[in-house]
Amino acid sequence: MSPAIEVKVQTGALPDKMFQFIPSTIEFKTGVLYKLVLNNPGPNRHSFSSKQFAASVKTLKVQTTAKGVVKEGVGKEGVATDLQVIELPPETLVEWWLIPQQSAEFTDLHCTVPGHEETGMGGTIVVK
Ligand SMILES: [Cu+2]
Repeated sequence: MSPAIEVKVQTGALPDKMFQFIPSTIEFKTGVLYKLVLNNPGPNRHSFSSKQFAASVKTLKVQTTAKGVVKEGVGKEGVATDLQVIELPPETLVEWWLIPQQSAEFTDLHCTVPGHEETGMGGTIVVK
């Protein structure tokens, strides 16, 4: 299999974009292996949640650098307990290896931390 294509999404670290996904529209193609890098470099807790997207992709691996330690798998220390909601504590990086299976537009991307979605922390995932 060819190397994974890296797609980076950051949870806002710029003062005026603390509660946004950067970028807020994420594009994929079906059948391609991706490494989706979710980076929370800031001081606030966030999450990355698109139940529709999580349910539609094939997940190969999830890895996180929470607390400076690389962990593999899901369900360790509340970081990636459920791919429907990927927890992103401050200064955490999560890498999600996935292959999109169906072309669709998922508009349910949001951060589940109370108040964040209302402040603009939502987005769209487009699979072509
Ligand atoms: Cu948030």
